[in-house]
Amino acid sequence: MSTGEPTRTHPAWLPVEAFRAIGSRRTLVRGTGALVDTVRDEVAGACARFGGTVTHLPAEQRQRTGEHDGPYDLVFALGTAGPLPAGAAALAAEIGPGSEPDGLGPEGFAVARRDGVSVVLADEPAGLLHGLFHVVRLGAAAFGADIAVRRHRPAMRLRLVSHWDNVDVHPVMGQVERGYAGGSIFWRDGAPRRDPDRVRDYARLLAACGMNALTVNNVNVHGTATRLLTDRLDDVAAIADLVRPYGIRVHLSVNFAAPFVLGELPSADPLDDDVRAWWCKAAAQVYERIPDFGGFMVKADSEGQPGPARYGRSHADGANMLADALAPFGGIVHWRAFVYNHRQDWRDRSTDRARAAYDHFTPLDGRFRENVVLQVKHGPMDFQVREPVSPVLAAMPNTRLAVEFQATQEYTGQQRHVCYLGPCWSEVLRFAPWGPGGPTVASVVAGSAGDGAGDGGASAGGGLVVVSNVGDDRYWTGHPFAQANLYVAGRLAWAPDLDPLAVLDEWIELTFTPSATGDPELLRGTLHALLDDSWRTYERYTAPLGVGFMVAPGDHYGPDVDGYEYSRWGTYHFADRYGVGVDRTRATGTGFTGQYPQPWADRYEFLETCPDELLLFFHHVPYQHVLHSGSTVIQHVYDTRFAGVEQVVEMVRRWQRIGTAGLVDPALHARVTERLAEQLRSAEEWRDKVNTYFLRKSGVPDAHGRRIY
Ligand code: GCW
Repeated sequence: MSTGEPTRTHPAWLPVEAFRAIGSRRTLVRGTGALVDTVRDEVAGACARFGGTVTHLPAEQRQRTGEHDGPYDLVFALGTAGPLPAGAAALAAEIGPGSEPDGLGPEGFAVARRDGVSVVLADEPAGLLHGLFHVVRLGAAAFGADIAVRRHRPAMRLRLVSHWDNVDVHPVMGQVERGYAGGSIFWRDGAPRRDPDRVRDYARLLAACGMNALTVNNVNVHGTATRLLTDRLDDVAAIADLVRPYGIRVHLSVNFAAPFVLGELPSADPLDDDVRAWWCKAAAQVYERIPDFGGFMVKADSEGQPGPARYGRSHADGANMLADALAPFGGIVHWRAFVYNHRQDWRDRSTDRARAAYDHFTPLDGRFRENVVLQVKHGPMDFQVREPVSPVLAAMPNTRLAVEFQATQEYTGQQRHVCYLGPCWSEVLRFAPWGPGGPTVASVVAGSAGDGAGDGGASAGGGLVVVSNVGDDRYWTGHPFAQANLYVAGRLAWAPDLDPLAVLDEWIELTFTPSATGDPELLRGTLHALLDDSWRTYERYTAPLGVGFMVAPGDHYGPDVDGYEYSRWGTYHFADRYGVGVDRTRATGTGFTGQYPQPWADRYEFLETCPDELLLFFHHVPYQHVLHSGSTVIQHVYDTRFAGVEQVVEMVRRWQRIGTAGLVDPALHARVTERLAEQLRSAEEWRDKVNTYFLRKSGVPDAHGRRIY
C-alpha cells in the first residue's frame, strides 16, 4: 500500500504551531545586526500567520520618540540598543549588561516577565536569536505569570554537528557514510545539491536546539572533497551564506595530505616549510571568501587516512601546523583522537583497541596549540550501545578536549530502531572521572573543570561534537523519532545538566501538535513511553553487558555474534565454552583499567565493584558468574533478550492505538509503523541468534525453559 507521503519536508521541532504564542503578540525588536534581522523576520513570519505585530527599531534609531513605548507584550533588545518601553527598561537595567561582571557573553541572553511584558536581553545578536528560540520553547508560558530574571549562557562554546557527507558517491559508503536518512542535503554525485531552502531550514533547526557550527563533509576526505579547500571553495561559501543568518559557522574536514594529493607539493610533512606555507595560503584564501569560517576537522593516521606519522611526525606536529595556519583568523582545528591499529592480528592478545587513543595522545598533553581541540569519541571503542567513558577525557588537563557523540545510529539500530540517545549522552556528560562530587565530563569539555593547573588553553574547553543523523529524507532522519537525537544533542551541548527525559518532553511538545479533536495526553504519553527507555531496550536485545559489536561486518546492522571475532578490527568478545568478555584488568589483562584515575581504576578492576552493565567490557567471566543483580551472566543474557523483544512488542501495540485514534499525521504514522515492524523483526533476530549462540557455547539451559534454537 502506498503511504501517500506528501513531498513537503517535515518541519521537525519548528512547526508553525510552535510560533503561535509569539505570533499572536505585539513584539518590539530593538537592535542592529544580521542576527537581529533574523529574529525580526522570524517574529514577522509568525505574526503574519497568527495576527500579531512586530516593530523593529535598529540601534541607530535612538532619537525618534514614541515608537518604542508600545504597548508591547514582548521585547527583544540588545543591551546597547537605546530607549525601551518603561517596564522593559526597568527590567533591562536589572538584568542587562553591567549587571554581571562578565556580561551575558557572545551567545547568552536573559529573560524575565513582569507587569505583562516579557523581555529578552542580550549583549550580542546571537544571544537574541537563542533567546527567541527559548521563548518559542516556553510557548504560552512566556506570556502568563511573571518570570523571575534568569540568565542563560551555553555551557560549551563550540557546539558542532559533524556531517559524514561525501561529495562524490563513495562506492561502498554511498553519498553519506553511515547515513540512514537518504542522500546528503549538501552534495549530490560530486556537485552541490543546490537546495538552499533545505539548508536554510536545517540551520534554523540547529539554531533552535542550540548548535552553532557544522562541518559540511565527511572526516574521510577523498576525491572531490579534498578540493573543497581550494578550487571548490565556492561550494562551501554558498553553504556558509545560507547558514550564517542562524548563527551557524561552517567548518571543513580536510585531507591532511592535501598539498600532496592535489599534486602541488612532493610531501605533506608538517615540519616542511613549503607545506606549512601551503596551508597558510590555503587558510588565508578560505577566510578571504568566508570571513566567519570556523576551522578544519581532521581524521589523521586513522583507518587509512593520511597523517603526520607517514613523515615520522606526531599528532601535535600535524595539528599545530594547521592551527598556525588558522590562528591569524581565529580558526580552530578539530583533531580527532579516533586512532587505533585497524590491521590487528586477532591472535595477538596483547593489543587492546580500547587503549589506543590514550596511548597515542596522552603523551602529547600540553603540546597542542590553543586553537587545537582534541575530539574524543565518548567511549574508548566506537559508539557501541554501552561503553565506559573514554579515559582520554580525564587524562589531558592541558589540552582542549571535545566529546564526540554519534547521532547517526550506526550501531544503535540505523534509524530503523527507536533509540533515544539522550540518556546515554547525559550519563557520559555527568560521569565524574575522579569520583562523585568531582569535575564531570561536561565540565572538562566546557573548560570549567580545571583548577587552573592547565596552561595550554584547556580552560576554553573543546565543547561537544555530534555526528549528524540528517539526510535529504522528508523527515530529515529517516525515522521521525530519530529527530529527537539531534535535538537533545544541541540542548545538552548548551546545558549538559538538563534532564534528557525533560528534553524529550520538550521535543514532543514542540514537534507534535495533536489534532483539535484528539487526546493530547494520550499522544504525549505514548511518544514519551516509546522513546524514554528505548536506548536500554535496544541494549537489552543486542550485545550484552558492555561487550559490544556482535554486528554484521561492513554495514553494522543486525546480529552476527562472531562477525568480528577473528577479524583485524580489534573488536572481540572471546566467548568460549566456559565464559565471555574481555579481560582489561591490570592484574591479568590488557591493563586498560589503569588508564582511569581513581576511584574508577579500581572499581573497574575488581569484579566486586565493576558495574554490571560494563562487566564484559572489563572482565572475562564464567557463564555462571553472579552479577550484582543476583542473576548469572548466562541467565541475564537470556532474560534481557526476551525482555527487550517484549518491550518492542509493547511499543508496536501502543503505536497502533495512536493510529486508531487518528492522533498524528497518517503519513508519519505509516512511516513509524513500517520502522517499528522492522525493529520487531530485527529484535527477534537478535534475541534468537544471541541466545542460541550462548546456549550452544555454554550448554546452560534457560532457567525458564523458553524457546531457544
Ligand atoms: O565507526 C566508524 C565508522 C566509520 C567512520 C569512523 C570514524 C567516518 O564505521 O564509517 O568513518 O568510525 O569515526 O572515523
